[in-house]
Amino acid sequence: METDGLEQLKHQIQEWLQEAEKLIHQIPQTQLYAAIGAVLLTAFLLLLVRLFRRTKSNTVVLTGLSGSGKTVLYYQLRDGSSHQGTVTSMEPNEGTFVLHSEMSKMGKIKPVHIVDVPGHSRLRPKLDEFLPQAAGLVFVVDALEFLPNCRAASEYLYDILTKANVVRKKIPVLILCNKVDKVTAHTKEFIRKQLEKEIDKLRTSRTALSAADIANECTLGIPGEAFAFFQCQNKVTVAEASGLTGEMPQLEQFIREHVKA
Ligand SMILES: Nc1nc2c(ncn2[C@@H]2O[C@H](COP(=O)(O)OP(=O)(O)O)[C@@H](O)[C@H]2O)c(=O)[nH]1
Ligand SMILES: [Mg+2]
Repeated sequence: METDGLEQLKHQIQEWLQEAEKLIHQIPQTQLYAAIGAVLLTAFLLLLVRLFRRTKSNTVVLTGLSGSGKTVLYYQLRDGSSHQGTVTSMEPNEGTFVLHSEMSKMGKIKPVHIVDVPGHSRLRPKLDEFLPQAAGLVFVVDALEFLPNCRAASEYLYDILTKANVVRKKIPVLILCNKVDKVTAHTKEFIRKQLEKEIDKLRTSRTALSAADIANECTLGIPGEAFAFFQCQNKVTVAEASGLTGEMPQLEQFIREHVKA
């Protein structure tokens, strides 16, 4: 009885296969090839997308003038502690880790590659080493000692925002006003306006010096209009943080926005 049913099923399948074969023969050959081609192309594209995703950068660069608090922020991101007084460094701090604030989260979280590039002018070429692989750049500003450093910070930021690497690859920049734990810290709005004003001045005094500069630098803003960060081709945002207390949700958000967990 059971074998009978099986026989019947076999027969049925054979009939279906014959039907299908007839149908395939009815389809013009060119159409058949086109269909196979489309399937192969789709598979190939999916493979490319996967490869591309995997090689997507997980590097976020921290930079800014020395004393702005980059190293403290770096350790806060990594260990959830500022390591007060135990850290002095002229070399870039570099590491790949899961953010300390995400340690308690369940499941697999993609580690972030964070580089703290000293702002000392002698070491600035280091920045160019890391820029090509940067998914985002954090420009740390000392909100306490802002005014005496405004000019120097603006010059450094100007250099960054006109770098061909930054402009063409549209690297997002976060201007992070650090040390807001102190009541005397300037607000991020104040700092943004001062930086914009200072960069506006630099723009007129620094128009292309040599052929080499023209090749590696891009012009900033809109000619004839006062400079503002929103005119940049890459996204430039301003936020606040305190590396000392570890209060830096906007920094963590920026990192996760550009390096997907
Ligand atoms: N009040 C306050 N001081 C900070 C903060 N972050 C860093 N500092 C201090 O600023 C100084 C420079 O910090 P550091 O991380 O070495 O700056 P870096 O040169 O940019 O790496 C140190 O004395 C820190 O204690 C902060 O959020 N608040
Ligand atoms: Mg440092």
